[in-house]
Amino acid sequence: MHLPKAELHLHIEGTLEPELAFALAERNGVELPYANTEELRTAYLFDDLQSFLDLYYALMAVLRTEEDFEQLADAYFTRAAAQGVRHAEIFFDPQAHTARGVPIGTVVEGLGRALDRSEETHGISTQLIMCFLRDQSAESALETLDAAKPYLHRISAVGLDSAEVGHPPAKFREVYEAAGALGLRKVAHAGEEGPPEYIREALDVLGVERIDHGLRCLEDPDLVKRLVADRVPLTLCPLSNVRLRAVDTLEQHPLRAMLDAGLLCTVNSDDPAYFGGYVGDTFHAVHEALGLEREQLRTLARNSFEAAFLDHDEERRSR
Ligand code: ES4
Ligand code: ZN
Repeated sequence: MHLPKAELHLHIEGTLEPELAFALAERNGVELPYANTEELRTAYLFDDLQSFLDLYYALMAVLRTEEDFEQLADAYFTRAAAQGVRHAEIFFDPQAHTARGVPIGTVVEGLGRALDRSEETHGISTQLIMCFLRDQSAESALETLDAAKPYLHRISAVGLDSAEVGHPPAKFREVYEAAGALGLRKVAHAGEEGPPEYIREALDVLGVERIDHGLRCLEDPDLVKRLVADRVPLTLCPLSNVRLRAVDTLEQHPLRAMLDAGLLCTVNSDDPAYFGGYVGDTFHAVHEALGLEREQLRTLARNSFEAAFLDHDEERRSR
């Protein structure tokens, strides 16, 4: 039986399975540069974050209508529910769609249709986190926040993702300030490929409440102390770290050491269609590869609810 859990690091575009990509390509008359799903799957051998992002953005060409985004999210909920997910805080990348001429309203309303039914149909409560692409300009992020204003009732938080190195958090100080003033909560990817200083900056300059990944905090013992003392949640994604070569093998993943250090770790799937598993699969994989005991898996599940943007009454209901 899968432990009840919250998923806090999940890019909805990263749940696009090859079968759905081909179905949407056909429906929308989009030509994919792969003959079939098997051929596409052979492209899922990545060297690093950028080599993954190139494919991730390219495949998004098939997502065009509200119905497409609704179907994408529905497919995720079906898989997530089967793996014990009771609450999901879902990233989306508006700029990856607006750049292709798909308005942000199409994305949010399409996802919203599925989110409106997720509690009843799948027993999963949801929130949406709008991410800015850090390899785009700060101005583009500000324009994105502006374009999102009619949809803020559907958006809980802002995040920061895409190619990390060379794009430190401080580049986005202004848009995070503006988002905070609008009542949005804040998270950011940091310390996935970037250095520990990016984690400090995300906390100190952007004022984030959680760090997405945060793996490289381990290089900075003082930072680890601070993260432990302040109970800053880290949304770790072990299968992603292996596929994008942040760690060589799952057996070498520092999750156990991070738990032992007292860090508030959560385990998540990131881009499950690309990285070999959904969050239940990830729990299973770390259990096998790292020999995590049932008690540590329970801690990870409990941490996911503590780190979620749920109030405590909602939290009790989800568990
Ligand atoms: C991402 Cl694994 C990862 N890192 C940064 N940005 C992303 N967007 C989608 N997946
Ligand atoms: Zn991510």
